Amino acid sequence: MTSIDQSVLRTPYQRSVADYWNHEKNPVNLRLGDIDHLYHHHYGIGDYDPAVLETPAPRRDEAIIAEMHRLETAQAQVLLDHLGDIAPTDRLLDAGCGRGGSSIMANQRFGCRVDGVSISQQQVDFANAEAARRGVDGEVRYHLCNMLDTGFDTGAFRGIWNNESTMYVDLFDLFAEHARQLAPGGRYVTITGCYNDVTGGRSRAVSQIDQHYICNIHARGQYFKALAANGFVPISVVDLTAATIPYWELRARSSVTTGIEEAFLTAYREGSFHYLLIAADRV
Ligand code: SAH
Ligand code: GPP
Ligand code: MG
Repeated sequence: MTSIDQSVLRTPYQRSVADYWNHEKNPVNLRLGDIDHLYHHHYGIGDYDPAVLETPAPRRDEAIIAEMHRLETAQAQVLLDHLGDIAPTDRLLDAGCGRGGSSIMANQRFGCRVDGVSISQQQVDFANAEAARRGVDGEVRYHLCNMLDTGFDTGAFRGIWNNESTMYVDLFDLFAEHARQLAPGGRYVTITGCYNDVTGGRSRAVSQIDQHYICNIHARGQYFKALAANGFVPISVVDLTAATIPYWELRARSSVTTGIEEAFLTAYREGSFHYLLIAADRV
């Protein structure tokens, strides 16, 4: 039997999520990250350069992969743009940090301390090794912990974000913990995929995405209810759906497809699913 840290992985669901991430080695993530050692587990935004698809055979694959990586890095920059003014003395929390790419980018941009948390030991070890390789391990630290109950001090953070990690947890529990950890006036930002509750429940394509990643995509309305219930006031809501479709079109034509591309394209195009950025202040 494998030993399980009961304080972090409390439920069979959390164990299956941790198991997924502990074994995840998709080329769509590793080959992109290997380009500049920024490893992302989120999608891209912006138009791709159509010239990559016309690149002659020996370099075509490489050109497409570099372009997908550029769009994923651009996504994280847009998230960081919404954190507002962050001073080098501030602290930031990357909730559900994956292999840590966004935390590294935040440290590069703001020069401040960043803590990332994941329930995957493999990801935490990978991300800490990368921070050490870059010589920023004094400022960027990754921890094996549950974002619903991190143990960080109350009011410790000026900013907190979830980049595609809210669909693994209850939003009311998550935002209660974020409200506790944020300093008054602190900023929260998320980029997420949510289903369109104006037109009904989960479409087949949304259910396929849930099944693929072992997640539970929330309704759009649920975000605003859970934020309001925890003292958060939205300052920006940006629908990134149109901006992410080109990424999925390019990915569908790449050598690193995983089989989930058509579900995303269908869900976005039929309007049952949105790619949304929400920024909110803790009042
Ligand atoms: N934000 C990262 C990774 C997104 S993938 C990026 O943009 O690259 C989703 C992440 O959420 C994974 O790292 C997974 O381990 C983490 N996660 C899921 N449930 C969690 C929980 N309850 N507590 C902490 N992390 C969690
Ligand atoms: C991670 O990306 C995917 C998620 C966190 C879950 C679903 C997100 C939604 C917006 C619904 P990844 O980069 O590990 O996925 P992939 O391996 O498919 O690139
Ligand atoms: Mg990916």
